[in-house]
This record gives sequence, structure tokens and C-alpha cells, in this order.
Amino acid sequence: MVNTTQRTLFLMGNEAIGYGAVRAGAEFAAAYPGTPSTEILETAAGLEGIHAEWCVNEKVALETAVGASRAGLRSLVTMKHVGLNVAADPLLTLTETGVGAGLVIVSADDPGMSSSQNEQDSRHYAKFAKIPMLEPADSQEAYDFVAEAFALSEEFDTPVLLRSTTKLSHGRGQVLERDPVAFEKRAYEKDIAKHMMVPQWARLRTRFIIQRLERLRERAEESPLNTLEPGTIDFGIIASGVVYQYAREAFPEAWFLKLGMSFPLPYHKVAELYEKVSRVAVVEELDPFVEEQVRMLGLPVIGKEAIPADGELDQDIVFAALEPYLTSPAPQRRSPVFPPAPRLSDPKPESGLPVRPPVLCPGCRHRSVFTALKRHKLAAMGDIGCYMLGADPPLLALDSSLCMGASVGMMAGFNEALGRKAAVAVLGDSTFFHSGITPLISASYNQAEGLVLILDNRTTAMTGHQGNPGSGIKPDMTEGPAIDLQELCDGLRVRCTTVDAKDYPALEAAIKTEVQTPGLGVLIARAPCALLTREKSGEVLVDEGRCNLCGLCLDIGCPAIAPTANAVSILDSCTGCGLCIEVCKRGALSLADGVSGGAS
Ligand SMILES: Cc1ncc(C[n+]2csc(CCOP(=O)(O)OP(=O)(O)O)c2C)c(N)n1
Repeated sequence: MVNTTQRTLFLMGNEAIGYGAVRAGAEFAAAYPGTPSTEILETAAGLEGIHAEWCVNEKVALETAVGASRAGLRSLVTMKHVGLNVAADPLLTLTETGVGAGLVIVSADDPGMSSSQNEQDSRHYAKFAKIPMLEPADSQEAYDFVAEAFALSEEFDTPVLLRSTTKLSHGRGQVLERDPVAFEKRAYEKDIAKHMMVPQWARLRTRFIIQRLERLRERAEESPLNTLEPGTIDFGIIASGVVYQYAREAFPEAWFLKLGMSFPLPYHKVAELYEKVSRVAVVEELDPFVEEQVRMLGLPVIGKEAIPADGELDQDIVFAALEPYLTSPAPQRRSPVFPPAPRLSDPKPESGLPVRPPVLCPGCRHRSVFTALKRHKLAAMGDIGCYMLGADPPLLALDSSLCMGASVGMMAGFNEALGRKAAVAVLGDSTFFHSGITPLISASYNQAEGLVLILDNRTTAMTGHQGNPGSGIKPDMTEGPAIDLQELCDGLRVRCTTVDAKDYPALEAAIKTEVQTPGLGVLIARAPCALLTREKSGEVLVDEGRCNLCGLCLDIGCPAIAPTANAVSILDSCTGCGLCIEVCKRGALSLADGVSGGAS
């Protein structure tokens, strides 16, 4: 039955992607502008039902969308091709964690460099990240493929790349509006093994993505996006994206393998084309991406020796390039050699040694942050540094880590999706300088809700205590000018408080206040790394009569406390930081000089 409410629109490819995203149920879109991608977000911003925001760069846009996707919204991220380089760090780990609700990344390539500093082929990122690549060939496909991309993203738990090129992005074509897509909404679920990419979990997820790629290849074989179109001459062309149109117009009688899903390549569909014709050409803009894979199958192919490897193509260029081959002698027919599925490494044999997982050091003053965070039912978007250990038992106080600086954007996207301060960001001082400041600026600009906790231990501890702009310390250990984090945040006009992380009650109170205050806030929890100061504040004593082994002090995850038959015992590695004394409700712990816990 014809739906009379459906309109026929005349849209630029970029507009079609924006409309297609809304039709696909996307409710969140983030981008950094760049020709030829810019109009996608501008279009989305003018449509109902989707929140659209400019972020300060493509990395932040992707991370913010990851937060929104985890919180349950189908999310779109758009950028120009060079932006994908900026977003590569989160992308290459996002492929491991997978998504929440569907997440689609549009990269608009610029062959011929109408307005770009280089000509790069985004398809390599699909291969690099082992994720699917869709390439629409006109505005209608641009509109339709967005929904396909979201469906693939959710079915295979993967980000999906959708590649446009200048002609598609800026060319106009008819788009028949289609009914909105029905899909099942997903609620956020904390899953540390899936979302915290520390080595023990990341190793498992690497196996997942290798297996996922094999399943995606099977899907590419069956996908209606990849079609074998019969011709009437002994000449076949493999093409994807807008160049398919040029090749079709230049050689209307040829056989075509049209690739709407160009990665992973459907090897068997390629072989099927070779059964129909004796000469095959790959027409592709920029790199011999498909051509190399066809050659890997052992099949003769006409590729970049004929089709220019730089610049934009058109029907005249394609015709002139391939016309001589129509009558050239057909190469000897060969059978394809399909690559075997990759093998996965064998699990390491048990060594028989006790397992000693890494833990936050005894006396690490930032353990207090996790202890305090656990009291509030908040999702904690973590980052990369020692504090990742806050995700391990018994703390289990972090939800995720993606790449350096990702915590703040993820928090902003998560909170935007849920419409409240449901998540906080936790990152270190060095990571803040590396790439935490940009998402903070983005969050402030976009009026995000959230609390950013900077665990300022005055060093880059995880990599061996290097200096950073906060300490001013240079590699030769001389001191240069230091940037004060509080002043920096004040300069950004973001609400910011510095607390002494050693002062547990003050820290807890500051977190509580911030969580209850609307808007964006930063809390700098300052305390130098325990391994740098090596200070021992005193000896912690245990009153065995009061200790009932309730486990509250063990829950802070300090390796200097161990349970014994009757009471906890304090080991030599204790620095006397006193956090265990703070959390003990029975006053069973005290410092030798007389400080005791919360029994009073
Ligand atoms: C892009 C990138 N560069 C470098 C690293 C290596 N690296 C891991 S954590 C870290 C810095 C951690 O410093 P900070 O955030 O201050 O936390 P700390 O370890 O001091 O607690 C670095 C440089 C990385 N993981 N990613």
C-alpha cells in the first residue's frame, strides 16, 4: 500500500544523511565542521527529535557520542576525512568495547581536495578498526543507508563508518521519504569487562573483533547493499559510492558488482562476477583499496594502472581510462584463492603462580575518591592512568575507559542523553593536559551537566613519574613554569574547587555538593603520588575487641590491610594515610598518635 504521507525531497547527500539519521531514530548527533561534511549536522540541528551539537574537535565529538550511545540513544558523529585522524584514538578502542545503542560515524572524503590539505581514503580506517564501511552512491542511498548502518551497529555491536565524498555530499538528488524505523531502545548497563579497556579485558575484546569481522564478511556476502548487476558485454566493473554512477554512465552495458558495503569485501560475490566475465576493472577514487583485496584473491584486475590514483573522477575520466581494455585480450581465467579465517592465539597455560593483579598503591591518596564515589549511585567515566585500577575489585568504582581524555566527553554525552547528572568523569592531571581540557571546553560550550574529577597527583605516574605542565618538571628534572589547574579552569569560567584528597570528609562533602549542584563543575582532588612522597604518617593500630571484620576497610581496596581470623591486620606497606580509619564505623582503627575512626 502506498503511504501518501511520504514526500519526495530533493536533497544534497549531506542533507539526506541528516534526514536519514532522524528517520533511523537517531536522537543524538555530534560533529566538528569541515567541508564536505558540515551540512549533515546543520541539517540534523534543524530537525525534530534529535539533539545536535558542535564539539571542539572530532575526537571529542566521537567520545561524546559514545557517552550518548552507552546511555541508550542512537548516535551520529560526522566529520571530514582528516577529522577521522583526530578521532582515531577513541575509534580504535571503541571497536573493542562496541556500542550501546547504534553509533554511526560519517567521514566525508574530499578527492581532488576542493577544500582540504590532503586526500586521504577513509576506507583504510574501516580495515584498521575492523568495522563495516558503507558507501552510498546517491542521495536516496545516503538517506537509506543510515538506517542500515544503525541496524548493523546494533546487531554486530560495532561502530559503523559511512563514507561520503564531495560529489555525494554536495550533489542533489531525489529522496523518497520512508517510514520511521522501529527499533528496540537500550538502557545503560554497567559492564566493566566490556567498557573498561584495561589489558585483561581488552585482550578478550580483541578476539571478539576478529570474530566479528568474519561474521561481518558473511553478512557482506548476503547483504542487499552489495549487488551483482547483469550486463551484456564481457566486461565487469566493481565500484562503490558515487564513482559507481560515473562507471555506470560510462559503461551502461558492463556487468557491475556494486558495493554498498565495501568493507569487509564479499570475496564470493567478487568471484561470482569473475564467473560472468573475463575482464574486470575496479573503479575507485583515491587508493586501490578494493583492487588490492581482489589481487589478494589471485584474480587479474584492471585498477590503478588505468584509473587515476589521485583526484576526483568523472564519467569521462572513467570512460577514457577503461575504454582501451574493452577489446584487450582477456587474461587467462583463474580460480580465486579465498583467504582462510584467521586463527586466534591459544590461551596461555596456567603458570601455577598466584595471580597478582595490579592494585592502587598503599597510601594512594586518590583511593579516597573512589571510596566517596561509591556512595553516590553515579556512572563513572574513567580515563587512562593509575586510577583505572579503581575499576578493579573490591572498588568497582569506574564504568569505562576508552582512550586518553575520553572521560569528559563521554560524561557529557551520557548526561545529555539521560537529561541529568547521571555520570561523572575521572581523569588525572597529565591526561587533563593531554586531551581532557578540550572536552571540558566542549562541555562548557554545550552547557553539559556533569562533574569532572581531576585526580591531581602532581605527576604522570603511570608511565614512570614524568613531569607535565602542572608540575613544570622537565625531563632533566629541572623546574620550569607550572600551570595551575584551578587557575586554568577559572580562566575557562568553569566552576572549579580544589580539595585536599587527604582530607576525606572534605572530599566527600565537596563531591556531594557538586553532584547536587546543577551544571558543570570541576573538582581537583589534589594529593601528590604516594610513591613520590614516600611519607609515612604514622602507624595504624587495630583494636581487635572493636573489629568485627565487617569489611568496610577492606572495601577501600588497600593492599596494606588483610583479614585474619579475628580482626583485620595492618601490613608493613601501610603509609598511615588514614583512609581505613575514616571508613571504619566502629572506631577499631586508629593512628598511633591517637586519631581514630568514626565510632564517635
Ligand atoms: C594517546 C596516548 N598516549 C600515551 C599513553 C600512555 N599513557 C597512559 S596513562 C598516561 C598518563 C597518565 O597520567 P595521569 O592522567 O596524570 O594519571 P596518573 O598515572 O598519574 O595517575 C600516559 C601518558 C596512552 N595511553 N595514550
